[in-house]
Amino acid sequence: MAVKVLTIKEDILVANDVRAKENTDLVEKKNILMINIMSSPGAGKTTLLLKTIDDMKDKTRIGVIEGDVASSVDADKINEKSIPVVQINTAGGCHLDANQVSQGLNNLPLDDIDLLLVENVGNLICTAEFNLGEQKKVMMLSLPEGHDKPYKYPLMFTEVDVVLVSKNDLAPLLDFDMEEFVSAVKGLNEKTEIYPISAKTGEGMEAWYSWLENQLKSRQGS
Ligand SMILES: Nc1nc2c(ncn2[C@@H]2O[C@H](COP(=O)(O)OP(=O)(O)OP(=O)(O)O)[C@@H](O)[C@H]2O)c(=O)[nH]1
Ligand SMILES: [Mg+2]
Ligand SMILES: [Zn+2]
Repeated sequence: MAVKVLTIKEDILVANDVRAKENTDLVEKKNILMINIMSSPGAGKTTLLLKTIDDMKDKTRIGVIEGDVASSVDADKINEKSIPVVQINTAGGCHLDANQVSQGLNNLPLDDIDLLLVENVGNLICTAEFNLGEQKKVMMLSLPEGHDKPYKYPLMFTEVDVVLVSKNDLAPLLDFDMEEFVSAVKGLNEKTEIYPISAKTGEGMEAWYSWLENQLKSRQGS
């Protein structure tokens, strides 16, 4: 079946936080864990989702909201995995907002989803400013972007629960200083978890899956 593509301009009339709260209420009612995944363009978000779906879909019912300025390229790849997915096109907007996600939620079979992964528009700046109603925020920083990014984009690193350091298979080719990166992130946000991963080789992915499973478990226990 073809992917549903919703083109939605940012709604400046309804306060984002009001919509975000409605989204949270809805996903909580449906017992869904919604995670907002942010990064700069090309850090590896879709690749992470595809690998996570492959490795987790037998035991967890996953759904995806894809956010992009244009196209359904990412949602088409997710759709091949036969899980519920909807593509939101922001018509020029450089981040997802809560209104767009609300309409995404209205177009998904929420009773069939336990884990909803939201791939935000590739952007390290304003995506961090818009609450979507998610329970957890994850950001991905790929090795080629460099270890100095926490100094330059502090809000993103301050807001997130998890930092995935992606493309770790490229480490031998680059001079990414992991120790300095970890210390810069912890200087901004002591509580955030940092997991170096490679969705290509599978290295480090178990730590990410364990974190996801713990979040799902603690929701079911609550
Ligand atoms: N070497 C290596 N390449 C990767 C890895 N993950 C993703 N890539 C490559 O990085 C490029 C971008 O990956 P995507 O998953 O499309 O990145 P994205 O963050 O979804 O990109 P946008 O949606 O455009 O923001 C692709 O060529 C991937 O094959 C990885 O773990 N290792
Ligand atoms: Mg993508
Ligand atoms: Zn923006």
